[in-house]
Amino acid sequence: MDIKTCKECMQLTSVEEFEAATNRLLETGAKVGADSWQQRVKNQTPHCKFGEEGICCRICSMGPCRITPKAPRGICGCDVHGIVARNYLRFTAGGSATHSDHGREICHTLYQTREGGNYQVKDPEKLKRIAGEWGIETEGKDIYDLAHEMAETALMEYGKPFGVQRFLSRAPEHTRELWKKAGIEPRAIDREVSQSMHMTHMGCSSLPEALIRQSLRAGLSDGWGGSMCGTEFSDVLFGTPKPIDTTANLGVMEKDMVNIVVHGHDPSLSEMIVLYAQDPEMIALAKSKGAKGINICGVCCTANEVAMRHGIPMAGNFLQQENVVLTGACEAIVVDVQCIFPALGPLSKCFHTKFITTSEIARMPDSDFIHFNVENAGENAKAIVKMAVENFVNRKPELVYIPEMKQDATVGYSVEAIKKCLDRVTNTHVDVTGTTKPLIECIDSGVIRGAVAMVGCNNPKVRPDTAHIELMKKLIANDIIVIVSGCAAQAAAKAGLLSKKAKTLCGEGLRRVCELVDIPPVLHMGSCVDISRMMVLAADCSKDSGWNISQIPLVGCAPEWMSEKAVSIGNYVVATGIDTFLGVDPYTKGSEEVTALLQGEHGVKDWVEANYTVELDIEKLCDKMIQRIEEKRVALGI
Ligand code: BF8
Ligand code: SF4
Repeated sequence: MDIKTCKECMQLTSVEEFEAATNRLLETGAKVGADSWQQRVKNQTPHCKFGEEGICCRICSMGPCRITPKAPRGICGCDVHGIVARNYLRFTAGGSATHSDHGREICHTLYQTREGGNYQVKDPEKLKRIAGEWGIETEGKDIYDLAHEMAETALMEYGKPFGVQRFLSRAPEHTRELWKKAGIEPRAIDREVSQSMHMTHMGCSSLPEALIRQSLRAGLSDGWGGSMCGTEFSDVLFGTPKPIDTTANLGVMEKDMVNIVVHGHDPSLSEMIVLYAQDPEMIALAKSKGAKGINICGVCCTANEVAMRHGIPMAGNFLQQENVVLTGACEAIVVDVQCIFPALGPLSKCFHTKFITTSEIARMPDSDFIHFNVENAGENAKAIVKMAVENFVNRKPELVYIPEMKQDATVGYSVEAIKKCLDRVTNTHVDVTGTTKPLIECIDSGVIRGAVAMVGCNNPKVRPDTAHIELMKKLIANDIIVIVSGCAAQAAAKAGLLSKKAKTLCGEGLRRVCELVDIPPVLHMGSCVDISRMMVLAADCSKDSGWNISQIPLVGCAPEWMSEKAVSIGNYVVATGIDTFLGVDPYTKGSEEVTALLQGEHGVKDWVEANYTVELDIEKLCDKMIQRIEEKRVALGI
């Protein structure tokens, strides 16, 4: 196999440039006595070895028990494999609960939509389409009556006493059979999380196989349950994403404007802030304070949500959240839930920045708490924008430094949008819901070798963004199309890889496809709950090609992951039949048995036809993915 390296012929922003900008910002931080994650990593290193290997148990107060050669069992007699597997399942349950609760909030928002209200139905066609899938009558129904009925039905998916997740019907027949046979079809979402906690209580499961099976099931209840509800009903509420141009990296902050940074996950908050920032009354107020206007930009998954629906610029990803405050030009950082550093409280106190928390789920010291909910969304969003605008006069000009780094990006490739793009280049396959057939033909003929779904976070264990960017560059150079979400997507955006110009970095085949379809080689599919879009895309590709999902030359990759949510995602991606490559170890190396179940040939692979590869060397990780894709091609005879 001949693996090519990337030809540098367009101006990407390099990780060295990101780091130079960060270092300059940290100098400002030092002047005002700010703490930083870079410093805290040093304080926490080396990490606890027991924790890293997953061999510490503290689920009952006879412990904590730590496994060593001298002490091979906990006080209750649990061995290392049981302890590692229990920890792994608890990690998964945390992630599944978190994503799914986000989805639940979206369903509640949908339940409270009304004509002329704070929240309305923006994509009635999609609502009707999902209703059709769920066997709910739409004929002659008022769209808001249907929205409420669908929201209530979706909320029942969280706690229904019988049956499995409704969205499983989207999976190909073969996948559903595998799930059934393996006993991992997800039932009610809350039940899978709850059962995971029950199984890992003192004196319940210590059999690794049973614990790993439940990890897959809890993951599936997220990806094909809670996250899918989050994605689908966000589209109904706020519009299904279509390709839209935006900009990314810290240079999107504006020196002469009021900068409001939205950070977190639930678009119910950020959508309202975006709306009220355009209010002429607020803009006039900003001008009266000496600003040229109001600039909204995003961090983390919220950035993905508002970028793909409004073209709002993306200031950065997970490990850049402190940087936005360090610019000295952030009037307010407004957050909802998940991936928010508690450090933002004390950090914002070193500047004039208002740190505004809005959810009872994420309360933090040193923040202004403005409780946000559907009824008060309008007035509270306005109050938040006003607070930020009035704070502009408190800026300390001597502390302001905005790095001049900005790249163009095209974002918003929902499954619907991808199919529409594909329809443009062919008129043989057009039908109502579109098709992935042109993509399959490109893969079949070898013009595109395959696809990688790259997702996940930053983690100081990996030089931030390097893994994402280096992997993407090499993959596209080898004619492998990359689909991205979450903080991986923003790494791509900051570097310039979501720009259509990035096609110059591709191998010949992928470049031709990008030109013909008019897409970038790295396709932005949204936030982390939107990995459910990737599952739908894989399912549709399987149906359109006749290949099982596990046969498609497609792999998943999370090279810099850090959160419980990422482990839940890993489990549902693998359970869907997609081999998944990790660049950070999931605290399982303490057990050979658990490692073999997850990464070997006879564990999850026997049940769902896919497994994990953990490889900390990024070069090798990339080569292994390319090799797996090529193996799948050989197996298909293409
Ligand atoms: O859900 S990629 S750091 S922001 S966990 Fe968090 Fe990871 Fe970013 Fe979004 Ni996803
Ligand atoms: Fe120790 Fe067993 Fe209690 Fe865990 S459950 S802390 S291994 S006694």
